[in-house]
Amino acid sequence: MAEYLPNIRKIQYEGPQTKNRLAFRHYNPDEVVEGKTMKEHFRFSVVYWHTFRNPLSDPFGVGTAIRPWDDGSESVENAQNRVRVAFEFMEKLGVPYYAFHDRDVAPEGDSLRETNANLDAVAAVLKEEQDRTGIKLLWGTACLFANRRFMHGAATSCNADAFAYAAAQVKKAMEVTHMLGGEGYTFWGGREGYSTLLNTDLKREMDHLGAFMNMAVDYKKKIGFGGPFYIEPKPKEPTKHQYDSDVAACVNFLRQYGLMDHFKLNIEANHATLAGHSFHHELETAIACDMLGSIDANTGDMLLGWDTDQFPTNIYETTFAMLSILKMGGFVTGGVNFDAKVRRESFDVDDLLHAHIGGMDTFARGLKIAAKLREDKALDNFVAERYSSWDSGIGASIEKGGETFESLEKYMLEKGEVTPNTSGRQEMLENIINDYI
Ligand code: XUL
Ligand code: CO
Repeated sequence: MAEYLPNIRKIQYEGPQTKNRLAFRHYNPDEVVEGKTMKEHFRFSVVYWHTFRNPLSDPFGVGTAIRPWDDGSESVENAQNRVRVAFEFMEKLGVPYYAFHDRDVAPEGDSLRETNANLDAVAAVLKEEQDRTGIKLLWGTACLFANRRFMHGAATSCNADAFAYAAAQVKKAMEVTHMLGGEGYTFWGGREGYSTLLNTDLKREMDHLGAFMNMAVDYKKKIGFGGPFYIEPKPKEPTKHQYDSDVAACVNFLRQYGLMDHFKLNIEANHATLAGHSFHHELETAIACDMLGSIDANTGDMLLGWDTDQFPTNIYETTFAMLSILKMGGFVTGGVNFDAKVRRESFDVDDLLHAHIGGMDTFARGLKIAAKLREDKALDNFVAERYSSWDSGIGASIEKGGETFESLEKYMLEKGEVTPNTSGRQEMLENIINDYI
């Protein structure tokens, strides 16, 4: 087999003391935490669009990335070659999964027919490389936002032809995902939203989105695709308001259009903060309705108001995330998908390695700290105690459904006043977290 990245050697776990920057200090794939290896806990995934396709351009300047294997053309051959490089990169990094949009992996042709043929030609190489390396597809998706035909949206476009094109495109992307054994399929509503309500029939657009998703469910059943669909909430960018704005909005949408049984959520950290929530909040909200499927791991910059998609480096954030994920019992089909890109100034291939290594180590530290907090019941005892008034007496009776407004009025008239039971102790709890970190 040809080697495309001869200067990169396999990234190994060398422990916290190592001087080697291209080694894991904390992510040890074989280390067992709470009965599972780290590899099984995280199911780390590399995203094709940022790691192998992002030129690192911004609105003020062209791309800076140096990717020596890429001939810069939009040919199918270049796309196929890029797949081989991508798999060598992922193999050397030691990640078990990847994720892609249809248009990341293969170029658009002059017609839908030609575009589909291009995708088939590249998917064949993806399959070969998956079989060679054992690396699997976490999820596939369709890019319904880059081409100008989707300027008004895809399923929510005012142009019915755009809806039809999007349906054809998702059909094909689902078939390819299924052929590659993808464990899930994601919908991120790229331009499903509006820039002004003055030109928008919101109700009609939402109904169209509901109909689109139901068609996708019908087709999933038809081809026997067994994995879940994920919706990825994001509140804004590119539109001013995206319909899938946060977990609560997505769950409401899924319930309204009868889609709850077929979807879970793919929660992205930077999207949560754009929505004015913490990542932790979005995870807990999804878990509360049994809807957390997978995560797009990244972080934003609190001083910038857009989706900067930076690699996660904040141990507090990964600790909170892993507390939630462990509580849920871990991922089933989902995983930790690095929807993150290096900065425009970090233009060479080693930066891609430093970025992923840092993200994986940050999650490994979060996992170990969260597991220790759980083992010591450092927070759980406090939470259980805080709610103890619900374990017996009037609390237990309310939870069992044994009380009414009348009976509670009678109870309170007799009792007279609410007695304070426990302090919230936020400051002490924050100190405990710091002790463990
Ligand atoms: C955009 C974003 C997407 C989705 C997949 O903000 O996160 O890349 O993850 O379409
Ligand atoms: Co994402």
